[in-house]
Amino acid sequence: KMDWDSYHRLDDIYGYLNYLADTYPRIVQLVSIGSSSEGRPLYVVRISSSSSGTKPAIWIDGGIHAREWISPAVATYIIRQLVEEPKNERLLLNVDWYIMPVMNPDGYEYTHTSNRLWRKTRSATGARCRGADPNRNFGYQWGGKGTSRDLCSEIYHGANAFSEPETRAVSNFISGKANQIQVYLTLHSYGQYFLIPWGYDVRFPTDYNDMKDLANKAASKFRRYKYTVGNSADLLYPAAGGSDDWAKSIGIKYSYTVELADTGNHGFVLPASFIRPVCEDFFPALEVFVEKVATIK
Ligand code: 0X9
Ligand code: ZN
Repeated sequence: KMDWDSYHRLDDIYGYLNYLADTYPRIVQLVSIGSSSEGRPLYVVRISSSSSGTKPAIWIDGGIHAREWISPAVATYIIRQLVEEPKNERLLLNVDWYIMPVMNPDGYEYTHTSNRLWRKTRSATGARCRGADPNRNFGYQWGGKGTSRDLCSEIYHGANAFSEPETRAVSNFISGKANQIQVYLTLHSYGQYFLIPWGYDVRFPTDYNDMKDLANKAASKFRRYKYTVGNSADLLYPAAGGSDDWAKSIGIKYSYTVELADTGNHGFVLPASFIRPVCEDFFPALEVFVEKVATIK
């Protein structure tokens, strides 16, 4: 079964998602949106207290980057809290949730079996190096700053925009629900940031201040870890083809990349003892997005 005291293999995570869908069929649906290069299913969990599915929705994904293990852990924790914790029922009242805990399952498994620090997908490139950086593979400003056409680079952008089945499946799914989805949150590590588009260059959306106000509100909910809010290209570096920029570009107003704990002491190899504190610290921040979305309607 599932717990948040250790990191889990993909089978455990998918087993848990299946268990939830079987146990709570009225609020949980497991949607297979495609399959990875190596043939693993790509799962989105839909959590909704109504069957119609026309409430405003919040999307959360994790595991774009294979080695950022805290991200799928937080995503599954959020799913658990929304589904199995009666006190959180009100979070389903006005909002539907789409949560994809592992966007890059091939990479995630590879970090468990072969190379703990693998980042990319595992698609065959025809050369000796496999995979593309899924967070350089989305179709907005694809191939721009902070990307590489070197197949062996950690930031290889792929053969073309959405060349990876994982990013293609996500973009197809989200595009079909672009009117419903009001918030796009993508969980990464590390650094403890709320990153605001644009990420492809130091440029600011016209509604940047709205985005920043909401992120600041969310950041103020954290008790244990302090999160910094700001423009992605400015705080970190310009990097084009990110999922956050793409989501913003199709009209999802509140689109953020969250860089979870820590700030670099352990970095990607965050000890399992951090999972609970990081998850518990993060969950209350979601309230801010729920309130915002429930009043947009
Ligand atoms: O470089 C990335 O893809 C993200 N940082 S990470 O250390 N998790 O790899 C930041 C992405 C920020 N968003 C964009 N540049 N669009
Ligand atoms: Zn990342």
